[in-house]
Amino acid sequence: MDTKENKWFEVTWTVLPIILLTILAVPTVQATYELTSSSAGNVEEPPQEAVEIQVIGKQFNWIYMFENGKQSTNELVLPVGQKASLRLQAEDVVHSFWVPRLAGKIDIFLGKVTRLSFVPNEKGSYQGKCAEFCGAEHTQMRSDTRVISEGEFQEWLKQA
Ligand SMILES: [Cu+2]
Repeated sequence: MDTKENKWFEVTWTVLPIILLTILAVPTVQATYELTSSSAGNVEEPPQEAVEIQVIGKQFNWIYMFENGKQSTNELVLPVGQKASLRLQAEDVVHSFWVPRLAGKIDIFLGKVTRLSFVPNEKGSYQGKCAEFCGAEHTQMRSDTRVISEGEFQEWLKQA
């Protein structure tokens, strides 16, 4: 078939990709906005009614400090359905906090606070790890997170 200078073909393969790309753009833009709203970068102001947690990253552990003074190492526990607001800082080198199924990566630094907020919507265990090469035991620096009910969380907070 002779497709040379066929107006109908020319128009079709110009217009069809435009339509397809427009259709694909809708879910892409939606998903991008959802992801952006779940993780804020360097905002200093804590969001309202959030569970505030101070996070310290140091070779090769994560230390979590909760509002009531409870501390845990390498075990982040959060109540389901509530906004978690992490205030992150490093004690030595650059690390990166990352729990892929909960929120985006956030780099953490010595002498500078970064913030990450998100709402864990489902109970369960979520694997996470340091996403910035930080030394010999970097791969052991896990940031696994457990999301439990509000009641269980309050009980957990009281445990020494
Ligand atoms: Cu690290």
